[in-house]
Amino acid sequence: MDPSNGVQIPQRLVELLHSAPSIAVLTGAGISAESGVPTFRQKQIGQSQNGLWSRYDPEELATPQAFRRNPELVWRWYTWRRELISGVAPNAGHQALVEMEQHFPQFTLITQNVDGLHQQAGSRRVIELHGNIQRNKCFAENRVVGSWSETGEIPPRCPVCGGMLRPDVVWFGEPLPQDALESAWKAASTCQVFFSIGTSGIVEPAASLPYIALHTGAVVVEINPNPTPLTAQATYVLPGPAGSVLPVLLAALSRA
Ligand code: BV8
Repeated sequence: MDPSNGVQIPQRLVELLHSAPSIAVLTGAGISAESGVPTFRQKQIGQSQNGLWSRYDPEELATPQAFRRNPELVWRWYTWRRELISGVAPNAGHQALVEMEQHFPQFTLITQNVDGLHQQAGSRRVIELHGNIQRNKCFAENRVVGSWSETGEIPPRCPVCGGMLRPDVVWFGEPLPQDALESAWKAASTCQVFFSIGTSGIVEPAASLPYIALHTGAVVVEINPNPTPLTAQATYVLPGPAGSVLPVLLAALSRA
């Protein structure tokens, strides 16, 4: 079995990484695809979409308006996603990022994903731009709620004010957590190499991060089996699934 999975890592990139004090990584749904978590915009190749996922457009369900209109449907969609995520494991791509973290004095992992798989894999410092599906908060008070009495009502109620509970994720039209966003902007503007991994680069303001890195003179590396709006401007494009490319990149880093 060819350990390189047919993946070519440019030697110049390996040399750059060896001399780079600061690395920033942005991940999207694509890095969890090989764990079996459907991505947002791309139908899984070879798998027929079933259940709620195929009947609804995530951008129509992941909004405060959708929740006000049909809180039970939105809560059930997240319950379905939580159950799906509870049955999957981090893949070789998540694992390689855990090990890459040890190679650099400064390594910032920024994720758009809400599945918690980076933390489950062992990544220590993860900036969650869009929240985490395993946490819930009160829709009225916007405060995280860890436990509540199950009455069978869907969505469940806040034990303090009786308002509806909602997942602690950032919906479309909602602002990102300011501290997470500022940390991401800082990492993107001070790194020497910025990786964009498994993201279609459509959702703002996360999609602007690689351009911030480019404009401050960083090398930008895209890892994705498909082209995206970033591809034409990326310094290096490593076309392929993250679960194949990242272990080869890590091996090249460890060899030299
Ligand atoms: C906000 C949590 C302002 C919920 C999500 C300009 C500036 C600011 C805002 C906007 C703007 N233009 C438009 C907006 C509005 C909007 C937006 O960006 N809309 C888009 C659709 C145009 N942005 C917002 O609403 C944001 N809010 O800016 O508020 C504000 C300020 C003050 C006060 C009030 C408001 C909030 C955006 C966050 C939305 N929440 N998720 C949930 O999960 O339920 S976004 C959602 O999409 C996920 O987080 C996901 O990660 C994210 C991005 O998608 P991707 O991760 O890229 O996934 P996708 O499926 O698209 O692509 C997968 C990729 O993986 C593909 O390229 C594929 O080729 C690749 N792939 C597949 N397999 C693999 C692989 N890659 C590697 N390996 C593989 N094996």
